[in-house]
Amino acid sequence: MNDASTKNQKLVSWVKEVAELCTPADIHWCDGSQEEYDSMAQRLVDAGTFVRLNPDLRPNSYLARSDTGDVARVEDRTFICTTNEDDVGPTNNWTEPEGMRKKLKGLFTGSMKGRTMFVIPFSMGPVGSETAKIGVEITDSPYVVCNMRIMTRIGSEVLEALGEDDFLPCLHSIGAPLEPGQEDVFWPCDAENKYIVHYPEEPSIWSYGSGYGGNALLGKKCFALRIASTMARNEGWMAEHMLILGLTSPEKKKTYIGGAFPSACGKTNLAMIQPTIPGWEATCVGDDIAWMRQKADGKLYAINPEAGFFGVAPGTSEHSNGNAMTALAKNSIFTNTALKPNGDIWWEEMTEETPPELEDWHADKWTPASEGKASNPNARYTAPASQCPVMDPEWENPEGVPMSAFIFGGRRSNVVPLVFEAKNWLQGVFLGSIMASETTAAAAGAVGKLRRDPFAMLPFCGYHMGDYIKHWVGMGEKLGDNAPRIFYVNWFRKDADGNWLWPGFGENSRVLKWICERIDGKADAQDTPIGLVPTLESLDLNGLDIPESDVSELIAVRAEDWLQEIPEIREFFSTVGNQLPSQVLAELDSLEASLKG
Ligand code: O2Y
Ligand code: MN
Repeated sequence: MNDASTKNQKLVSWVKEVAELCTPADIHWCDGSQEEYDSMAQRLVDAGTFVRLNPDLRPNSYLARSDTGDVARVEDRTFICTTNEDDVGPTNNWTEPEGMRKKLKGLFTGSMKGRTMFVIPFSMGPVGSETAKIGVEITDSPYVVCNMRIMTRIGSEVLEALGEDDFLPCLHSIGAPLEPGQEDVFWPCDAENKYIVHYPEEPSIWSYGSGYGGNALLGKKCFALRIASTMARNEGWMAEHMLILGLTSPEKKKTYIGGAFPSACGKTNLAMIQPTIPGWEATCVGDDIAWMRQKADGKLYAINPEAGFFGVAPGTSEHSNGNAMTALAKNSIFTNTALKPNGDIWWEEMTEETPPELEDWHADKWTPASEGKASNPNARYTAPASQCPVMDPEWENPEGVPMSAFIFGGRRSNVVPLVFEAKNWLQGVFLGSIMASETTAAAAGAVGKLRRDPFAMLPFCGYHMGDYIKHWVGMGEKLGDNAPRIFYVNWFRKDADGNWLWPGFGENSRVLKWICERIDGKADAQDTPIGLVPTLESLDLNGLDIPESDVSELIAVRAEDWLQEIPEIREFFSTVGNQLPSQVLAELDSLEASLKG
């Protein structure tokens, strides 16, 4: 393909303009074919970025090792540029657009010297879907091309669908120009000088310096959440950091549920859950992002804008997520995992036994006696969604799937019950706005510290968090009786001795069953100030060996514990800023009043 493959004048001019700015050695228009992917992967093997895995054990798969300074998303280097600072609010990094553009133009000048510039037309959502949107990423990273091919739909069919329509320009450079004769490194980047910049008013995305994950695969967090959330607010739909799953009852009734969880709460595991209760089946539509629109029948329909999974590898196993293990069995990319002597990958908790000898993610020899972990805690797999054995038959339906419920959750060792239902949409929005999770060792900072993360969108909302919560209130008014029911779950409650009270994983299907039965008017609940909590009898605990006292503790609501959180919630709301909707503040006041009884 080349620029003659399209009549889209905006695209042709933009590619020319970027080439003049970044001065690459050549330009490659990605057609998205398997041959192209294979040659790109070979190029990465030759450059030392990829290690080809043993094809008998992990066909058509590769291990990439990144620079140690480029292993995760960088929130402090992520910026939103708008004319008015008030539009992004106090929870985003705002920068004045023109100054930032000048800075970026400086950084991008000659940034692709000696490298190939790839042009990737991509669709977020099934090509041609009314809800899907097209972007074009220009990048100088073949690693990004390979990952984008798995995570989105790319190439000729997208360019054709685009025609002469508008698209989102997404410009990415690793920021490592190559002078003639200069030897390349295995993971070129500009680790000390990263900029992940969003211009929601244009809109456009500029990302410089990092080749990793959400910093560089610009369809994911940058487009599908930060930019799309602003589009959704303006156009009356929702772009959410949510998994989408389908539950089928023994009577064959299908219920679609969206779930928002902060990181390290097992979101991907829930998206691919293997129910333990007889007769119930679960299917996956997506594990990370949902785009949802109200359709003519009044209901809210969701699509998964992605086509793959960019999952955290450590902790993923046959026990925690057998479906993910099948999805990543072939045609996958692994980033910063360990390597076994047999040419396959390994990470912590993948198997019960730790292999006696490995190469760690730095490519150094590693044994169980070595200091540190063999894989990076943020090591990732990139796997095609189509390889997950429980993909929902409708997962690529361009119309989306009808949503009946939303689940919010967090990791809380106390206070928050296993599951409860909001009494109405507004109380649900309030619960979403106070979502919180205790930090784990996987995140930087103190372990066990409570972090509020409204709707799990704090790092991903492209505009003012208060306006975002207002948008939720407004969507409830629009949806009326068709609004999904809202639930809150906590798989992580502990007893006084610090032991988990709930087994989690597949057993979470018992909670999903209660949610489906609430929607169908079949499960009982008791009214409490925080919402509707299951009665002991309404939870299906058949075959589960848990003492009744533990179940009582799991669903206990203690007014004194919740009252202790109120000042901290008020404090958090004050950091969100003055745009918080009055209805949400009123919910907090009424919760406090009813807790005081
Ligand atoms: O770029 C990264 O380090 C990954 S962040 C990520 C990747 C997949 C799904 N969700 C997330 C997240 O941070 O929510
Ligand atoms: Mn995510």
